[in-house]
Amino acid sequence: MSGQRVCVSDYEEEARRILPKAVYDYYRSGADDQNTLADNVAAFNWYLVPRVLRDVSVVDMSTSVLGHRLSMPLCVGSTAMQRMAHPAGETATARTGMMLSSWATSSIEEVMSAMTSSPGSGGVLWMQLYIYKDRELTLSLVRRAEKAGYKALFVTVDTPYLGKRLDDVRNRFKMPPHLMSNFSSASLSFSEDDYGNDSGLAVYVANAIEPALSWDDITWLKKHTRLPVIVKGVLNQDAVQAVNYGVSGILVSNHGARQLDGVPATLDVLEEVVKAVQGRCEVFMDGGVRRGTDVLKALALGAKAVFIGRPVLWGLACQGEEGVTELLELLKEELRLALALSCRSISEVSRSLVRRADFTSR
Ligand code: FMN
Repeated sequence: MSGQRVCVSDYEEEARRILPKAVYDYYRSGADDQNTLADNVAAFNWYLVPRVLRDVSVVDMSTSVLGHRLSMPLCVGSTAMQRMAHPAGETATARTGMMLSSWATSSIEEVMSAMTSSPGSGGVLWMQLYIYKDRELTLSLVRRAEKAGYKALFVTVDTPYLGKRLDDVRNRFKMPPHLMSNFSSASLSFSEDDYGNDSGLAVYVANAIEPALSWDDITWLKKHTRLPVIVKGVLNQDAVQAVNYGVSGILVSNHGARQLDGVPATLDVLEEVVKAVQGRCEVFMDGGVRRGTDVLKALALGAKAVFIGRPVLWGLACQGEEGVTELLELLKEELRLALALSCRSISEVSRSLVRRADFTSR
């Protein structure tokens, strides 16, 4: 029951019991041996070195992300196919700042109207964009997002092919085709075809998504939209190239460890990316954030804000909209306490707040 869910892993445990196995596996899995999946979480094992005697009776958690004021620097990341977790799907997760997946199971317009009708949400929506081989189709998503009032495009650059998620292959994972809501053409929504021995999603990506994606496509996209473009899936000096191509932000992400297994945990490369970018655009991160203290550590290492993927799906599976709200409140309260016990406010978070934990010297 809800009273017993006191941390993110409680939500995951309950979701695991509620969801059909193939759905839980799809949400949870990382690629191949899932080494990066474990590393993403383990990488947060840094010490916090708090300041004291600073009057923390008032703690300011608000921040600005891409020019929008948010109540906290924790946003909802793009995870596909949320209606498999709960019938309300993405309309229930549009909270604070949210990035809607191209593969959402609620339409671009529906999610915007859910966000705007939610009283006092103070939220903002961004669109995650996969670039399809079919460029007109890609631009139709962009135009719909612009028209509906989305504020930025996060273009995913780490998925020219889908990473190999072994459970999805074992489960021959596919979704009910009627759930795919942003595409009308049958060939571009998921179908019930025979996928042979592969995951249905991997076959879909190989058929539909542009494998020839290159830096020129960033220029192409920028030419076709007035929205800020952010690249999602950068882990190194590519960030400099991205800035040179005029992006408005970088999301340091390894796709929740679902693409190339063996890449570093995102927290471990965050600082390097932040240094390379030299303040020329905002830098965000996602991957493995499960605690308020994790958010604090990512901010201390230079992130402007962080995104969470799986935890929101667990909240949704447990109790729909209420579960998501409750989960976000839990993380917000954890962050509030972490700030109060360390430095007071987002604007006072600094690099000196964290120190790498060195357990080898013991
Ligand atoms: N990233 C995308 O760019 N587009 C997607 O459609 C997408 N779908 C995802 C579906 C699931 C079930 C999961 C777990 C991740 C997905 N991601 C997608 C990656 C997330 O946006 C994000 O990078 C990742 O989940 C962050 O890691 P976390 O789950 O550890 O918080």
